[in-house]
Amino acid sequence: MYTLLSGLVRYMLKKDEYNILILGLDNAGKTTLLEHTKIKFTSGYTGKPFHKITATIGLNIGKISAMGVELLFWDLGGQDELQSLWDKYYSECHGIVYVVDSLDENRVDDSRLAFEKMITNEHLIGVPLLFLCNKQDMQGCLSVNQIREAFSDSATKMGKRDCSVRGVSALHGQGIEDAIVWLTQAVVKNNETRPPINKDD
Ligand code: G3D
Ligand code: MG
Repeated sequence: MYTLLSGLVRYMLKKDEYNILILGLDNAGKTTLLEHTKIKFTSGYTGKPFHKITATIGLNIGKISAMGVELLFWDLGGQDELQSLWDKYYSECHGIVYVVDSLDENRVDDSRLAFEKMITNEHLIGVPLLFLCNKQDMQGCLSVNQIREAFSDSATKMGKRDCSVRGVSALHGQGIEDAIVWLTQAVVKNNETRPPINKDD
């Protein structure tokens, strides 16, 4: 009886889980974004000091609960040699966050090339995309419109998918909450095509 009841409680409390990839060039702010996302969505979590975030070798993983589901974030290293590992994660991901460093004008085109290679991958067809122009707190950064312009060639290669382009500051947390809420709604909306993990267990 106890086993039956505890199994029922476990079943009722179980949340659908979605894999979210955080991609972008190194130094774009991916790990900072993940840290601020955890702070915004985890009550009582105050995070580690941002200056202690070091370059990601390999990957960081973080989980949050939002709007009745769980999001498991995979923050993958963005260095050239690590980009070749991104596609190993595509077939099992439900949503993509692509982070651009709005301060690094010199590497915007490198970022566009990495983005186009990623977004045209057949394993990502239809997967919702949250495109973040990060570091908008910094004076002299590229505006969201300037980054849109720099990525305008990519627009035709995106295929049919939900997409939101936003300016944020991962460091100060500006725009993060709304952006993650949007992404959560988008992956849930897409769940016929990409069912969550554990849905039918
Ligand atoms: P990555 O994981 O994409 O490689 P990180 O990037 O999260 O490690 O961030 C790289 C650097 O950018 C860090 O600075 C971090 O503090 C800074 N950064 C990240 N997001 C923002 C932002 O929104 N605004 C500003 N001003 N800086 C940001 P350091 O100096 O530690 O290398
Ligand atoms: Mg990192």
